Amino acid sequence: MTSTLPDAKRVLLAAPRGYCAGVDRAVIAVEKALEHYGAPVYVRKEIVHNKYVVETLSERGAVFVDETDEVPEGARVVFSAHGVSPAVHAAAAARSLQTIDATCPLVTKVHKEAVRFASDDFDILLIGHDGHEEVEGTAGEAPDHIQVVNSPDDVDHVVVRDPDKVVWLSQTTLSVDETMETVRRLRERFPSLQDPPSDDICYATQNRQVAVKKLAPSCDVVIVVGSANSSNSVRLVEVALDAGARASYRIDRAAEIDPAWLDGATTVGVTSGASVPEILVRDVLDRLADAGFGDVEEVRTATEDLMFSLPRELRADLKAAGQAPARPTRGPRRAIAVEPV
Ligand code: 10G
Ligand code: SF4
Repeated sequence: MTSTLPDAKRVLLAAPRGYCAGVDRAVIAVEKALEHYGAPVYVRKEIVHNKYVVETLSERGAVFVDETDEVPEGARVVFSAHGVSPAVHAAAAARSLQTIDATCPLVTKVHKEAVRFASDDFDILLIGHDGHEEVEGTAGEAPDHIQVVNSPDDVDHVVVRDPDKVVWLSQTTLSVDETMETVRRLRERFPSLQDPPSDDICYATQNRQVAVKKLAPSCDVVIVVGSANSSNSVRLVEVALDAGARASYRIDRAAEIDPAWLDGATTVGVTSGASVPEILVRDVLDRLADAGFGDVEEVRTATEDLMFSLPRELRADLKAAGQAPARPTRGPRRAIAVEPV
């Protein structure tokens, strides 16, 4: 249903939003591992950065640990979608762990770029957030060649060996605009700076930012569903504010909506990060409907239709047991922008 009165209360619902192909695959990998091998299945770090997902999988028998040394010798462990460094693979092998690597293939692509440029002896400037698991994993591929650049202001502190042999790569879930500003400033200092062979900020991150940018200027408030440690979800709040939303808040669950945010509002934007199940968005829409915002209009800027096959190790075991799905099987298929991003 679409609003007709200018002061009618309405929700603009961003699309695409929520699960990306890498998250879908990683969550299904843990679910399938639990079904096939039985609990417990250990998972190093949060499989994706979402409280609800982690709590739900924990209830089903997943055991989340910080490091492989917390996993019993010989047990099975899933590596999260954010990726791990070669040192983590080595530590797991040293404990004879049976690993299922749920690293998103688009993160693996960045790892491979890092390895290639390091073997060509480039200084690699990895734009991303220090301490984030994805950055730790990528940087761990070539620690002697990679330095992390956190923000545009960080550019002034970069020191390279040869300014003519420098490349930038990035975390997959950054703000596109802020990253381009960092690159602009890097290029001012290093005019020969090479670009990555293809976009490192992934299709899902870009699509969710484009969608929220489109609706934000019309919104009194934009609500972003996603957890506090979810980089891409936090970026959506920043992007909404930069694009003209009068206010924007991140919440894990509908119950966190403060009724004061809706005082005097007529248009509320809603979106969700790449690690957020749609059920949490539905709960938000229900709560908004209770507050008089029952009129929901979708603002779609791309359609997505990408799926990744399950991690190789899991596929092999499922196949041997005669139950291998070629690909994840749940939910709508995702990816591929229909508009340039
Ligand atoms: O946005 P970040 O990287 O914090 O992760 P997330 O789990 O909230 O969303 C999915 C993104 C990844 C798995 C990183 S490639
Ligand atoms: Fe893969 Fe992008 Fe999703 Fe990360 S956000 S898991 S890179 S699709």
